[in-house]
Amino acid sequence: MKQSSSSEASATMRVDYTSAQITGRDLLERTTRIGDLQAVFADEEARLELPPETPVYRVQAHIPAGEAVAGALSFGNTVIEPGRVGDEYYMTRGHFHAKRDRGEYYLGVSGVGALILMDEGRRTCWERMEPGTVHYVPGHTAHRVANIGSEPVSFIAFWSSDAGHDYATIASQGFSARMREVEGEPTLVPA
Ligand code: M6P
Ligand code: ZN
Repeated sequence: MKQSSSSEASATMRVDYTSAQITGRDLLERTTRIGDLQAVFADEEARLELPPETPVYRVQAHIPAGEAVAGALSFGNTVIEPGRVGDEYYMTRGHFHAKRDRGEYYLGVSGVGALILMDEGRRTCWERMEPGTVHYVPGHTAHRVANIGSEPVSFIAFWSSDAGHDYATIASQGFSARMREVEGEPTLVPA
């Protein structure tokens, strides 16, 4: 009788490393539009002048173990369109992790982005994201990405499945700085 066996199984998911597009099963997909981003950008008047259905960014996420399992990992992508609300670049909503100690990796795939990081003391810095760049988001650090180029920005993310998203803290306190175009240059400006 055979004691063990080995066989080749094929990968069920694929990533296109030019666009960060993920194909496979069990993918959650979400598009966030201008109309969803109330009070996220500084210039609310400029946001209200844009068609609310305008897509700002889309996310695909693969969370095989669900969001409650400690130790499990999830991955996904984000694609942010180029554009601005007033002088502020299109960006993700941004969040702390609900479980504050959970970290995350972001891998730049296409376009030019700015990863904006803010610690719990509200110290903010940013890292340029380009194809091939790798970014570690430590625990206890809020994070969002702005598209500071003229092409879509895409990146792949890996995170602890049970990290959770705390949007409420950002909704009430915001980030301490915003990525704005100042004299033609992307500049992190204190809020
Ligand atoms: C990355 C990950 C996701 C996150 C997404 C969009 O793909 O960090 O967990 O949902 O970016 O960011 P946000 O949820 O802040 O809109
Ligand atoms: Zn996160």
